Amino acid sequence: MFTTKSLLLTAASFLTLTSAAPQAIKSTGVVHRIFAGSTVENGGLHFEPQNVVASIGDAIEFHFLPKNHTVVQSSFDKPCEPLADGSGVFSGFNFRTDAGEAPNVFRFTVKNNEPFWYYCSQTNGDHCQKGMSGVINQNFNGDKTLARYKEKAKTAVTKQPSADPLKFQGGEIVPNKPL
Ligand SMILES: *[C@@H]1O[C@H](CO)[C@@H](O)[C@H](O)[C@H]1NC(C)=O
Ligand SMILES: [Cu+2]
Repeated sequence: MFTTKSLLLTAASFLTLTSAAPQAIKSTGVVHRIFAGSTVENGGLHFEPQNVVASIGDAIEFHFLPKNHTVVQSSFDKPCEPLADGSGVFSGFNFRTDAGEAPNVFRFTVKNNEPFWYYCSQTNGDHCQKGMSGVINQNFNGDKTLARYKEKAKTAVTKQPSADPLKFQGGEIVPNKPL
């Protein structure tokens, strides 16, 4: 039997559900490939390109070159550390390769226009301190530049986003398909 109260509750939960439903992001079909561990620049401790401008709905695809790198989202203020609230994107150590590109890539969709700072969390060789970091959608009118991020990273202590080195979040691991 419907009482006024149960009808109101039903209406309220319906509204909550619909407003909380994540807005689907329409894919633009654009893919930005970023190579982790360029073999030429900075002894391989480098993302290329390290400064990318992308639109909402674009895909970002990390291709991993030799050594054992990761991608971890951070804030500008705390280089080499994952986002404090645990919501960041990270790839895990799933892409070690000795030659060529790793068989899989790490891929995620750009969800907003906020700057997305990231670093490699490999501590064996201090990758983040040595400049292995990058940004998507840096605000070019502000003073939060990748150069400043890297400067602060030199004295930062690298933190892992998870105790499990293989855990990943906020993206998917998919086969590396040749172009
Ligand atoms: C990659 O590095 C991480 C962190 O140092 C380590 O836990 C993992 O075992 C390494 N993976 C391989 C395949 O060497
Ligand atoms: Cu690295």
